[in-house]
Amino acid sequence: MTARSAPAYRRPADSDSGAFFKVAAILLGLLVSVVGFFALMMWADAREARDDTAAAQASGRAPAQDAAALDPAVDHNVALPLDSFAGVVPENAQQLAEAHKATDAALPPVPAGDLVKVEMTLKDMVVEVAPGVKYNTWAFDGHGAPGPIVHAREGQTVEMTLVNGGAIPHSIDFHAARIAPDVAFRDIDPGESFTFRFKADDPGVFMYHCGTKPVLAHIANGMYGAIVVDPAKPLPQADREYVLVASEWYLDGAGIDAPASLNMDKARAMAPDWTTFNGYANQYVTHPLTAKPGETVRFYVVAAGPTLDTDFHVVGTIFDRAWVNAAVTNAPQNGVQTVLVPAGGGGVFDVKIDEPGLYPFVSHAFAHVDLGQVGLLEVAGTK
Ligand SMILES: [Cu+2]
Repeated sequence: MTARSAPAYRRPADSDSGAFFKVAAILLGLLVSVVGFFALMMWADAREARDDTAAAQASGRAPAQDAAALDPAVDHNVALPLDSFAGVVPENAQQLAEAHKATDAALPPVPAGDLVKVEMTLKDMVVEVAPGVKYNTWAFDGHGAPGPIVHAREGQTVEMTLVNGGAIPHSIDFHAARIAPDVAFRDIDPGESFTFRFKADDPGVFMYHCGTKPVLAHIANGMYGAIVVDPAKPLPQADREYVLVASEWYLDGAGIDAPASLNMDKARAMAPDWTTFNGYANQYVTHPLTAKPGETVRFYVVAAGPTLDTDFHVVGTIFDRAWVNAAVTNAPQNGVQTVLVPAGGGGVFDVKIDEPGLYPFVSHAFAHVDLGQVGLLEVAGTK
């Protein structure tokens, strides 16, 4: 490649110009080599940079931030693909959390008679999902989220009336019902109401929710709740019964200066800003559920999602009885630590705690705890 091309330029009759061409050919060859070398180096650099970028994208942060990944002073939100408002609260958050009236988790009694009449009016309303964090919900019965706890006994008939006081069509889908969904769970226009009945023949704890499309948006905006159906053959006696509905919130703003609404991209990406029990982050940390030593406490847990499961666990104890998937006509599992409650499913859990103390209940998928899905069971006093 260097001097080999020289003969092509050489004319035998002209020795001077032959020497000139020889030198020129050598210089040209050197030039080609040098340019080729630099081109190779530039290509290698570019490839390395591309690999670094790919690695950074895979890890979700720039390479320079690796060392800072665990530094609490570093704002990790900046490197997320979607702006996160996780943990963003006003300065007086503790004061607001204490002033917040915690959602009553106690299971209400079963109405007498064969017919359980339930009426819910849907309202668009602003609720708090964390201290000082406001959100525009579509709420069943003016409760914010979750909607009211429905309690029935196996064999009773539930008569459900939904009044749509909102701005767009909605519906209500009861997982406890065996019924044609295209009829019973149909969309109700604003200003209209609809009544349907179903026989509560399947005991357990079930989710109910709005089933209007896109369901992801309607559930994410707070349209869900729990119905407990007691089995005809009663479960072992419990001293306290609490209902916990787990869910996530996806915010398009911090919700502090103005109420946040749904960020559908985050909902699709399953990247919540807050996760909660009964709709408000950490509310039972500030206002613990209570029990006395030696009492049996029963938790009815529903994971409303819209998308994420809840891995239910009580720190400091073990479930004496766990009816996995809320299959209460089956024998419970005994002595289990953590039970999956799938999105759209439920579970029933008994604990009997003898030693006074504060016992956290969590989703043991710990990102949930960080985002607010944690509470305390305060075991105190004497039975
Ligand atoms: Cu709806």
